[in-house]
Amino acid sequence: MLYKRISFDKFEDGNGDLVPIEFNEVSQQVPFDVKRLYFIKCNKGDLNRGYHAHRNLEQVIMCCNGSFILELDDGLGNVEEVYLNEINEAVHIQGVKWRILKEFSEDCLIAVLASQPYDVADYIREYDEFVAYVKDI
Ligand code: T46
Repeated sequence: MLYKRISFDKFEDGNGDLVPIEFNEVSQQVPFDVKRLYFIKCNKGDLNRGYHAHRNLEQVIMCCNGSFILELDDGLGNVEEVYLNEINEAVHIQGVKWRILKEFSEDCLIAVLASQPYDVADYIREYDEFVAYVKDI
């Protein structure tokens, strides 16, 4: 698998759902120190996002509302798709993976936990460069 699934606890009480995520060594709910959180809000019909890989970044990606498909590619011929549509279901990405975010539902809200601060130099945005890079590591 090009990713690992994480299921966070979900508390449903008839008045909505609550998903707590603790960032500490004891709980270890997230397998890295979280340095950054960002949200992506999309709608049905929006253009695909991503089309890049990271040299040195771990991420936990989840869909807080709606749904979308995350496509992952290891540059070695393996491509996998994950459908995310549950507030407590997440995907842990480690290593250099090309990603495409696509097929957003209406009111799709994506949350991403990242292991590093934003660094434009960490991105590989050319597919050929990505394939050459993974073959070299
Ligand atoms: C990823 C997928 C899942 C910042 O200024 N700081 C940030 O932390 C981020 C993530 C982005 N930006 C700026 C850079 C661009 O001007 O936000 C703009 C949109 O970023 P980008 O085109 O990279 O967005 P996506 O949705 O294609 O990719 C993002 C993340 O960049 C990427 O790490 O894995 O979400």
